[in-house]
Amino acid sequence: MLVLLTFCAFISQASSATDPMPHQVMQNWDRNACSLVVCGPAEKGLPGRDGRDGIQGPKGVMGEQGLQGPRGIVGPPGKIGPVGPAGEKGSQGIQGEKGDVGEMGPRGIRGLQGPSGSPGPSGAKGDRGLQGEKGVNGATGPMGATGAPGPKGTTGAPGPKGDKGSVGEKGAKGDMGDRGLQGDTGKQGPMGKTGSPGLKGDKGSVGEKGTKGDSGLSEVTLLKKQVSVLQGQLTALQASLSKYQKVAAFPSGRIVGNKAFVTSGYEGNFDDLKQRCLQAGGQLASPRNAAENAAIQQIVILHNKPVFLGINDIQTEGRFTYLNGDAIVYSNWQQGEPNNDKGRENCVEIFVNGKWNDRSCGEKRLILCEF
Ligand code: MAN
Ligand code: CA
Repeated sequence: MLVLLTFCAFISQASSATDPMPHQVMQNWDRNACSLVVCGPAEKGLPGRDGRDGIQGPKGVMGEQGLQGPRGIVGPPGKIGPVGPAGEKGSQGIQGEKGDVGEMGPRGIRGLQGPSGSPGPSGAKGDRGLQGEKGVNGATGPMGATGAPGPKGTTGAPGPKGDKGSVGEKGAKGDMGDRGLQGDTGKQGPMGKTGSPGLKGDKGSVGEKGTKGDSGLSEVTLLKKQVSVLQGQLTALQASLSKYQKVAAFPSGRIVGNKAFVTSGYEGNFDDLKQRCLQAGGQLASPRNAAENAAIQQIVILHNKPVFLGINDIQTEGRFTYLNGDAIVYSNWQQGEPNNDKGRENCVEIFVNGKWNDRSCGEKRLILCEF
């Protein structure tokens, strides 16, 4: 108690000595600090002044992180990217067709005169020549009998001209003549035929990179819509097809998997029936498993008539095949069959019990086609 009183007194003095406490603070002091000073009424001394406000407390611990703020607005579009590298050079196109014949060109200048021709053949034999001059006197004759020497004779007149001589041999070839003047330039010739296409050109250089394309999202969305529409149409078609299959199978047809067996009630031999099914766009019933065989059997029961199957061993006795030549993958022979009775049974019939028997192809049976 004594210590507290002393403390109060000290504060009171220090306060009055410096700056007086404002009224507000004083009130605070009254409410807070003084309540600490429970020293209260001293037994005899004066009541102490109210204490001052306490010092500010330590900073509180940091609060929890707040919730994430709302998303910001979309920023402005980015800058256009740089131009990309040039694309590959495209391939050269094929050579075009040869053009039409052009207009006739102007008349050319006269050409150079050509060389002189070779000498012509020899001329015809010439006329006979004039008579030559008279020849000289002949030599003195042999000495005569010794006579009296005669007087010396005088020189005779010249003889007549001799015959013209024969034509001499052909002379040597003459020198070549001067070159002739250049002739006119001829007309321009017609255009030649179209040449064959040239070789494929080199690959072109890479072109410039194109601008950035649109986002593919819109296309994907479009395709999804189209697929959705198509799915709807497919569903409708399937329902429609199913209905028409039932119609086609009514009243005695049967559908197994994706195969429909139908009869028109016609009866004929194997070749006849085979041809009729083909013409209808199908073929003779050819069961490839027990389910198909059972469907055929039901129709046989309904009509109470066996039918020919699209199976035979016409090609090779004992090797039964479908109409396309493939060996059968399923059979349901009656016991003891096939027996090729009398050596002439190459076709196959199916009875009301669903069993098979080889039978002559010439027999007449109910037609049953598969589609
Ligand atoms: C009997 C059996 C058969 C044969 C027919 C022919 O039913 O031998 O295998 O196909 O006769 O009529
Ligand atoms: Ca038989």
